[in-house]
Amino acid sequence: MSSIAWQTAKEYDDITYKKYNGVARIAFNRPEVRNAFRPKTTSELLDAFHDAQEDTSIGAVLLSAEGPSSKDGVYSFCSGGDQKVRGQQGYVGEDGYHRLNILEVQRLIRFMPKAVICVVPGWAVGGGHSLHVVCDMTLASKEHAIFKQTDADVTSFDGGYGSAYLAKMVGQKKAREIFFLGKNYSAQEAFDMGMVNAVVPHEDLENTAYEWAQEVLAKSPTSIKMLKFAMNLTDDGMVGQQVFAGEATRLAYMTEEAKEGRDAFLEKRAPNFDKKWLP
Ligand code: S0N
Repeated sequence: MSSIAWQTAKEYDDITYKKYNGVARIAFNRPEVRNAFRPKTTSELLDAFHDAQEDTSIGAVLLSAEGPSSKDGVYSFCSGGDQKVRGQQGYVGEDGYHRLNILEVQRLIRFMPKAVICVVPGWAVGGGHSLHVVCDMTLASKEHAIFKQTDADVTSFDGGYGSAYLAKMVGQKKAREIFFLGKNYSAQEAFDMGMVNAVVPHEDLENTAYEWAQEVLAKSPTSIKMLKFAMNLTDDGMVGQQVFAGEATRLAYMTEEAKEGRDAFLEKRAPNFDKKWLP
């Protein structure tokens, strides 16, 4: 399925984490439960995504999945929260506490200054469907990808990006159909409604995702970052503004004006901004 010489970046239990040539690949690795996530999985995802964010050699991240299941050969991307570790208050970790930290994973994908491409080799269901929604782009296996929302079947629902942002993507009526009826949608149907960027033959899926990542890597990193944050801004309210504005401030730090402001303070003198109020 892939001819890329991925190098393992770190060993985990529930995910795999690899890198090659500027691209990070983070993949669910619980195919026997259709790649459902438990608190341990989400902690590992957070760790890997943080690493990919901080690593200046990485410009794009693929979020994918290992598989197929050794039991029945079925491919999956992710089937959402692991229902077997669901307690009365939520998803219970090995320490006995319930956690909702998949939302932290969603925020990291959303706010990281690099492109995140979702690679869907099979089932994308429940919270797994929401993860694909929050990624910057989605590529889906022509033969095996199936998109489905079961949140309303199991009373474990995503009222944030997974539903509201989906509605912005596919339209209000379609998003309500997806959540209210919980039907299966093929890769082509998902493409037709605007939530998948490309339908790819299964055997080419990972190579295609890697090629898309390489195309992103050829672009200006500042442009990719600012465009991602600009496109997020209107939907993310004041937080979207904060993320975008943080990068504007970082760019301002690189100017002569900023250097003069800092130096004047440190030298205890009035700043000379060499006033040029450019249009
Ligand atoms: C994925 C489905 C459609 C696949 O069907 P298929 O191919 O017929 O396989 P099955 O025989 O059903 O499954 C094979 C084995 O895998 C286990 N399994 C599958 N999914 C899960 C799962 N989510 N949790 C635990 N185990 C799972 C099966 O039990 C079976 O095991 P064995 O062989 O031992 O019997 C189908 O499997 C399916 O519908 N799965 C459930 C999908 C689902 O309802 N997911 C949860 C939806 N909700 C969320 O994900 C919420 C996410 C969330 O965490 C969240 C989000 C926002 C705000 C808050 C939260 C929060 O934390 O609560």
